[in-house]
Amino acid sequence: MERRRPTAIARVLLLLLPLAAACQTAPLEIPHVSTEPTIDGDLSEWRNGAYSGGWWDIERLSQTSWYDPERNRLTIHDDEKPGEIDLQARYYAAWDETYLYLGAEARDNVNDVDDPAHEDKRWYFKDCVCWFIEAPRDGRGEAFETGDNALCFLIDESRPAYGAWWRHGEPGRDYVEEPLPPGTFDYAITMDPWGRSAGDFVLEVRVRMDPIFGRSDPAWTGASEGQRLGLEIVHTDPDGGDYGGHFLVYGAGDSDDTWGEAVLVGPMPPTAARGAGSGATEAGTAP
Ligand SMILES: [Ca+2]
Ligand SMILES: [Ca+2]
Ligand SMILES: [Ca+2]
Ligand SMILES: [Ca+2]
Repeated sequence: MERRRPTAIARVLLLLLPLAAACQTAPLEIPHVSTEPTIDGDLSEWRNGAYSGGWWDIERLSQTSWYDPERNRLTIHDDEKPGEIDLQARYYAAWDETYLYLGAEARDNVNDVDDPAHEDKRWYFKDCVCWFIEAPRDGRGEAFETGDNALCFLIDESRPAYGAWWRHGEPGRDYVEEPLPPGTFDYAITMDPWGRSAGDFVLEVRVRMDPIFGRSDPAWTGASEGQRLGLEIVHTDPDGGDYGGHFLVYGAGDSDDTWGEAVLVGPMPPTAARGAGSGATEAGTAP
């Protein structure tokens, strides 16, 4: 039998394979907490032992592989002062056997949680930090099907009933929209924590993994070292604009095959040196 030679297209694909492998980044390592966080709107007791990718702004996002100018953008105001920070933020994550701990520190020029066409599920028309998490990660591309969760926290100090939102899939149902069930979460917001801008905030969150991830995907077996998750952060910043500003970090939208890979790991030693931009700072230092 004649041995078939690769076509020109196949030869190009073969040449590209090592390049594709080289582009794969290592999973984001989410450490086990060594100090149990108190959910009070101050991350200083645990952030140095947490995962953080450092400060994100629109310029840094524009250099990433997942950047799309149609989706990642900020609202430009006529009266914006030169050099005014529209949005900069860093995000933290850590875990223990019960909870996933999430945090954000953000510099924002305007706090905006008004939505003229309000619906409880329209967190994306308000200032909001939302963690898209696939648990467990299954390698199949899905959009809010089984195992896909969006854990969304409005930056609204009045803490409305829709202020902690859960978009998710579960067996037989996609895009389920509901408030996070009572008893599964705690969150705290500190506005203007550095006396710099009334729009600045710190958000501190813990979410019970078993009742959330276990309902979304019966394949969830509990948190343990080595557990793989999908992760994307969506931070919306409308500031009066229509639909408004969006940061998408580690992913490109609702399809979970665009989300970054994260892995639960053991505690980060307190003396571990982290790379520039990892977000490690002295406790109490104003960012
Ligand atoms: Ca705290
Ligand atoms: Ca802003
Ligand atoms: Ca804002
Ligand atoms: Ca999937």
